[in-house]
Amino acid sequence: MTEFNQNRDKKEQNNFKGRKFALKITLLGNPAVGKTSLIDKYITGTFKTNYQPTLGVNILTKDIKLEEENSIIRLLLWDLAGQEKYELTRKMFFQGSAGSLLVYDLTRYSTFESISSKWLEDFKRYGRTDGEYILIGNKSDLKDLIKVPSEEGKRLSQEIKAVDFIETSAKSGENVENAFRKLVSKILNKNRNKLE
Ligand SMILES: Nc1nc2c(ncn2[C@@H]2O[C@H](COP(=O)(O)OP(=O)(O)OP(=O)(O)O)[C@@H](O)[C@H]2O)c(=O)[nH]1
Ligand SMILES: [Mg+2]
Repeated sequence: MTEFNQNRDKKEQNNFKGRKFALKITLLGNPAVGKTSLIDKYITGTFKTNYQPTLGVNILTKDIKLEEENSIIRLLLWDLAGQEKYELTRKMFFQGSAGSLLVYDLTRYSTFESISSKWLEDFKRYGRTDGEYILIGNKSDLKDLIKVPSEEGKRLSQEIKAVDFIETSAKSGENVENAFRKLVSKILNKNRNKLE
């Protein structure tokens, strides 16, 4: 699996003769857990310290080349605002989502509790029934402030049958690429027969 650099590899992408398809991925979680920051880090490698709440939804794309499949996948990353006031509009954005990153903030326990009480429920209710999700504990760089032990994250991910549990830092970049790749790999493996 190779991530394209959006600008540098444009030519290679345009000349590509294999299969191309798109995959919609949503990011869910309470306000300020770091959904936008994870996407920014993944796509551009940048990190902003100041918090700018997402307004409604933001859609970004990232192309990934699968050498072994001779395919290019365009990831459509739907960054959904976590704030309560977007509750109604958010529901409309789930349609067709093949998978989700369920994100909580390792330094705020309430954001962890919201995963099972809210975000997973929403995904199951409004998303695809065969959708996959990965559990993400973000802000792992804030070591002294961590309130949710890794064991609890691991336990929850098993309980809710998530693809995996990963602790990330959108600041340092730790595990960010890994998180997106794991989810995408799982979705692709599951749908392999449909792609052929
Ligand atoms: N230290 C640290 N700060 C982070 C990390 N990820 C995000 N932040 C900070 O947390 C704040 C919120 O990040 P956002 O990415 O905007 O959060 P969000 O989940 O998109 O929030 P909404 O759009 O309101 O739903 C910002 O001030 C970020 O700089 C991280 O891994 N480590
Ligand atoms: Mg945001």
